[in-house]
Amino acid sequence: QLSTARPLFSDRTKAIVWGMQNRAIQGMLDFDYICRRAEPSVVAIVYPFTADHKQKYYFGNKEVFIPVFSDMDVAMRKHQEATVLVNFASLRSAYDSTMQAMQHPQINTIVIIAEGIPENMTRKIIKLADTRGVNIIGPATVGGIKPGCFKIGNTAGMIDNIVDSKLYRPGSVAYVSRSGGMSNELNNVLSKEADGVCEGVAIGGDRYPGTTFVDHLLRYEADPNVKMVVLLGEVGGVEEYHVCKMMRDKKLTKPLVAWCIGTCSDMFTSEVQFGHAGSLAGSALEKAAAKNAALAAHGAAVPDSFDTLGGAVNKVYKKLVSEGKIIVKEETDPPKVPMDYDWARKLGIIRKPAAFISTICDERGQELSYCGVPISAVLERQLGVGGTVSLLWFQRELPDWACKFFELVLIVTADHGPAVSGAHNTMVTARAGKDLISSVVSGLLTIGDRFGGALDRAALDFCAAYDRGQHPQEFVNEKRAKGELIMGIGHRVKSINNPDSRVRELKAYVTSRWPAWPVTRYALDVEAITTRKKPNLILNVDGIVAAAMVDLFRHCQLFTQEEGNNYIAMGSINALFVLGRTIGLVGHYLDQKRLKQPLYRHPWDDITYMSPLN
Ligand code: Q5B
Repeated sequence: QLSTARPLFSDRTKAIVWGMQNRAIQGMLDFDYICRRAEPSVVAIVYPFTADHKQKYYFGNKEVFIPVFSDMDVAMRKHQEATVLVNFASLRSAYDSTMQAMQHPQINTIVIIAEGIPENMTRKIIKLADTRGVNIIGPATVGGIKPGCFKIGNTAGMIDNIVDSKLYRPGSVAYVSRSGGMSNELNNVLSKEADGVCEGVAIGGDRYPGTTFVDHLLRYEADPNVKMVVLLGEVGGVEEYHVCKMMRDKKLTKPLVAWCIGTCSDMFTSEVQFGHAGSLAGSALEKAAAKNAALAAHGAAVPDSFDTLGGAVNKVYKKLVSEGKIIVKEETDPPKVPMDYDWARKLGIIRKPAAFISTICDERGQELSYCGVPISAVLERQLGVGGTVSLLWFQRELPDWACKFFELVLIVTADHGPAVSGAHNTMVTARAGKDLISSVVSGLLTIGDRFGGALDRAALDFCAAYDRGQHPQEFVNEKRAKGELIMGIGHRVKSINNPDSRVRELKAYVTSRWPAWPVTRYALDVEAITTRKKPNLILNVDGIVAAAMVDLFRHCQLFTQEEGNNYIAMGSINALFVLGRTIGLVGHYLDQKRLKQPLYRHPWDDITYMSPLN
């Protein structure tokens, strides 16, 4: 039983919230702010499934941090100013957390939001609450509200609703309802048909609510700020008859407007269970119509239907105003609560240029898509790694011969032994104890003009020379005259006497599958000239891939010349070597780690030490 003398909430009430209910907590703080409370009402959060930390919220424009504790006892000890627990625990843990909270004498009110708590457990909660003098609101409730003072969790909905229903300042009407959803409707009705809500509580839809209609009505009777009362009952239970008795005994004397929802149950031939666990009429007495009749007989203003409840409220309210029992106060606007960015965007009232634009991949829907192709279709149609490269790099589905070429390039460039620059660096880095990413990146960073990164420039040079109709010999001469190396030509160990089988494979593939390959032809003509000078000046792996890619861009009929040139200028051809060689570098890193190779130190006898002073 509630103490009738003590108000449940004031504008200094402090609460602990059980559960990481960020939206509800922010809603409580927004309410506090428009009520011009000096401080936020939530002082701590209890959430056993996280480490202790601080969670950021807003109080108006100001950022505030609310501590989150995994242990309720610690939260209580550190926040002894908290007298209310808003318990968002699920039906499985609400019992334990409520019982635990009642071990702390500082807590005088507990709101249990969860629906479906076994009734025997609720009764144990109520029993302990009675002995400890704790007020329980719920279970199965949205909570309640005291305008200007305190709002429980999600009660009254979003801030615009709260402003519309003038819940930022007290009115003269108090209500008690079973239903949380309908209490929202009452907030609206009372702001339109009277001067608004003084306090409202939804006791919850279970068969055994922690506090009853009578408990709250007696409290309202004792509160001089409450001038009239609204009771919204429903089919099921006999609570409303207790109210009638209190009216008969003159313990409830304030004007009461009452309505029990569920009068339609009379139209059903069998018993109907409505939404709440308690809303089932076990006897004729428990029917809504019977209870409405009883309430009317005991002096309550009972409308004909819920639709005319507002009219009944208005009639009583106007009478109280005319009798001078309610003095209509001047309205002042509440402070504006800044709207959350996400909400404002949802409403379409703000826009902001995006910091990034992305056109290749979308992970937001039900299924990840690569350039508009769902990942399941990529797999189903066996587009493979080549098809994936085609979608993510070139934003189009290239023909099968092109996708297979990418895969061929990845295979032949995947590794070329431990002696090459990239692999060497990766191994040395791995042996210095570094991690995979550092070691692989250290290898990748060696890729450049001389090692594995000659593709883009080779493509540019070969195709520019070809386009201007320059004879391959002239091209070679011009490069020599400028003292420039020809990109894509030359190899440290491969030569016409020791041919590079990778180049042979690529050449065979391109010349048999490409619709046209004039730039590749041109590069081979250059090779014929350079190898006459030195046998190792072959068209190398970089050179053949580069020339083939130019021909691919130009002859697959899916790129304009400008698009093809842009892809070359952007570095997309080097990317093929980078991607392929990454496979090998990872292999070298794992190899060194697997072999537990020690720190590498280069031998002195392999270094010529020369001092400039000697
Ligand atoms: N000379 C590749 O040089 C290498 C010439 C040239 C005209 C050329 C050199 C080069 C261009 C860049 C390029 C990719 C450094 C190579 C790769 C991946 C790899 C690596 C692997 C893998 C080899 C000797 C004489 C000099 C030079 C002349 C040389 N190259 N003339 N155009 N391109 N190429 N890079 O053997 O008269 O004696 O002074 O930079 O395409 O990186 O496996 O190792 O998969 O990992 O050291 O395949 O060709 O020759 O520099 O001593 O020069 O030939 O001017 O003439 P070398 P150098 P001269 S594929």
